[in-house]
Amino acid sequence: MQTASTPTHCPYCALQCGMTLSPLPKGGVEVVERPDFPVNRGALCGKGRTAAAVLSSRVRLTSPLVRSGGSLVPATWEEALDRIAGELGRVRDAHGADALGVFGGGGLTNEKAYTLGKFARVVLGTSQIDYNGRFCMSSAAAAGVRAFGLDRGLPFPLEDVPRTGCVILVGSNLAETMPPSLRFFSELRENGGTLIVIDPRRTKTAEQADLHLAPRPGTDLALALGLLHLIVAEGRVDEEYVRERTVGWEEARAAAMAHWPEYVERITGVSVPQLRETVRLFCEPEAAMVLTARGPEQQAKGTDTVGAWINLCLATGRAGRPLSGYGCLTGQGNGQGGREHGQKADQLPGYRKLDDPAARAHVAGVWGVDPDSLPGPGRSAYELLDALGTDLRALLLMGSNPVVSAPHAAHVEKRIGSLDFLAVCDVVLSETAALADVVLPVTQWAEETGTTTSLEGRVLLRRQAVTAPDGVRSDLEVLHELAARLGVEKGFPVEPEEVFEELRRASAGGVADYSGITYRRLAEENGVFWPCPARDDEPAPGTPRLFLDRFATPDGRARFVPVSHRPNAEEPDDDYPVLLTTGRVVAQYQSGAQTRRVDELNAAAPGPFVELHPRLAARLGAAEGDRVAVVSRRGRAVAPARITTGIRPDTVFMPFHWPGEGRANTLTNPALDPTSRMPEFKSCAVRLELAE
Ligand SMILES: Nc1nc2c(c(=O)[nH]1)N[C@H]1C(S)=C(S)[C@@H](COP(=O)(O)OP(=O)(O)OC[C@H]3O[C@@H](n4cnc5c(=O)[nH]c(N)nc54)[C@H](O)[C@@H]3O)O[C@H]1N2
Ligand SMILES: Nc1nc2c(c(=O)[nH]1)N[C@H]1C(S)=C(S)[C@@H](COP(=O)(O)OP(=O)(O)OC[C@H]3O[C@@H](n4cnc5c(=O)[nH]c(N)nc54)[C@H](O)[C@@H]3O)O[C@H]1N2
Ligand code: SF4
Ligand SMILES: [Mo]
Repeated sequence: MQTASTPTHCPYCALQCGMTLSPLPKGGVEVVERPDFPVNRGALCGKGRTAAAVLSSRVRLTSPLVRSGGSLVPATWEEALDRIAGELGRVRDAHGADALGVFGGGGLTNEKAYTLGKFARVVLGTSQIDYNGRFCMSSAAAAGVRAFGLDRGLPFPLEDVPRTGCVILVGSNLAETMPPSLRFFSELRENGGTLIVIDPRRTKTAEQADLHLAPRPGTDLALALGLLHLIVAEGRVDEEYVRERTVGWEEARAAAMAHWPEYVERITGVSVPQLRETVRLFCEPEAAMVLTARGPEQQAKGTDTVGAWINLCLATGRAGRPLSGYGCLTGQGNGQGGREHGQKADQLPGYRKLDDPAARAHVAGVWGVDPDSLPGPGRSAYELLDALGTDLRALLLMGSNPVVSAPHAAHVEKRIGSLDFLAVCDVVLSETAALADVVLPVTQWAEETGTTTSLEGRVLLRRQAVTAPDGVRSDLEVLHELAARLGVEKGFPVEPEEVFEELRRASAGGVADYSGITYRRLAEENGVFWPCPARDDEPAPGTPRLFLDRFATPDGRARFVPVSHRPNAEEPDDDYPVLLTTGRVVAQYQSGAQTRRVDELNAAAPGPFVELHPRLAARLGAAEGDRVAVVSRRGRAVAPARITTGIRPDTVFMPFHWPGEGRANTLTNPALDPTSRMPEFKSCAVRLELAE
């Protein structure tokens, strides 16, 4: 039994709130406040407060499961690991290494993400690895790299927010998705700053705003262009900054000038006076920020959309200056670190590019392999899932539940079903694990030590606080055992700190340089911000604020990108006249695999619903609570109506946390952004029917 309290961090979102796990007299732990961590200062949302419930063996997997005669039955670890290694080897022999797929998750620690990427390339030799972060902030990441030469969610700590003059929150409902962070925005307003929220729904976040703009889903690109048009027309461009710190303004300016405010009003539904007011509030103060989240990013034009908001910051000199900048509110617990260390299709550790010969040579050197043996870039997440059962024959999945969370989920489920072999590592029997041939029960969060990198780019130590239940092993042990069975005896340590030491070397000199960070430092400090290159003489300081002197491009200047409005991949028509958008509620997390196993959270958010405007409800003849069928070109989902004036009358909203008939992703459109390969989760055309 544990005897001491352990300071650590929450298992769920990218805020990575500090918490303390304190032993209970009868065994187990409880979550208690940890006021010393500056991001949440003790505050936790309901998910964080109840996180210890998912440690209970009542809801956990505690034995490997192997499919036998159609059902999953308990097996020993030896049997399960042998079966996985045997099947992966067999498929590789029969169809080649690229017939093996690996799918990871942004909730995995840095150590796991790093090891999974190395395992795919070194042990399996496959190019076919990607992860669920592709569904998350990949558009913002792509736009950040394009404009600034580097993608770190926030280029400044959240504690800068209260001291800026204005924040535009584009498509973030942080009052529900990161509740303790709301305090920074309330303090901003108390200090005289203004908060503008852009969301088709009057969310809890929008209710806090000085100005709420409610555009039609998928029109944020046009909205940003209209604002930039007005900024030029009103003479509010910071010409000196544009000259000294950017390139590409003329083309971006010309593209924006084609978007007249009246035209933008017609596309977005946001009135010209509201556009003008937004420009005034954003441009008048000394400093201002634009923060995006999934609203504008999860679009088939997400990269250009974020690019348009970055252009707005660059034209007004609001990037790379104190208390100003563009940031993305990254979502998953290790959503930031998870995209830096090599589980992404095109990437090597340290945020290096897989097709860069120097990067390949460096990482191959650390791994002790021939650079030519490293495969090239593979498919993106949806493309990978869509290829299952074709040339991709076997899949190892760790840290995601795509049966609930992938777009066009019924199709993905079918593709998964057509695999020769599926192995899933999870802490619970998720909907995807239930389809596997082998399920391995793994340790999570408080049962193991590891690092995560929060949405601020702050690398944190999440410490082990409890002993794992019998029968459970860590993801690192799984990869170690599988590597050994597939003939690679060395290079897959099971100790997280040993992995981190290697990650430091692999990331050294890269964009996301962790070489100056050690477990010892992380145990003493409240995190260290990357890049943090090692220094010989003293602890490296880390970089809380990026770009103050220069951007991370070769010439140090930020890049404007000329972008233009384009419609959604699917616009409403006579057959499907309404737009569906999707998102989250405060009490459930993602596919719900973890939070749907917590009584208190289920009581607060028991199931799916369809949020719709009274006018739309009246046309349909639906009353509050009536079962409504939402039908898209891909399928049909049914959930009770929740009628509210807080949503546009041309739009319905569904949260995506549940499987079964209310699964929102039965409906969503897998149209992909050409650059980031992000699916269009935030808009598709649907029709509504009353269900029996
Ligand atoms: N409770 C809870 N918290 C979470 C999570 C969770 O599942 N549950 N998940 C975590 C993760 S991984 C993530 S990525 C974050 C996500 O955090 P958020 O991005 O805040 O979450 P969403 O609800 O997906 O989307 C935010 C808002 O976008 C709006 N929106 C929809 N379409 C559009 C559009 O076209 N334009 C604009 N401007 N807005 C639009 C929706 O109405 C919604 O209110 O949350 C993290 N925190
Ligand atoms: N319609 C719609 N769909 C969406 C979105 C949306 O806004 N709308 N948002 C998208 C976004 S932003 C995201 S991030 C995805 C997320 O969707 P998913 O990728 O499905 O994310 P989770 O539900 O967090 O799944 C994580 C799984 O890993 C398990 N797990 C937790 N810890 C560990 C661990 O340490 N090791 C292992 N092996 N397993 C672990 C959990 O039990 C769970 O089954 O959903 C996307 N899907
Ligand atoms: S806001 Fe995020 S990190 Fe904080 S307690 Fe809630 S889920 Fe955990
Ligand atoms: Mo996410």
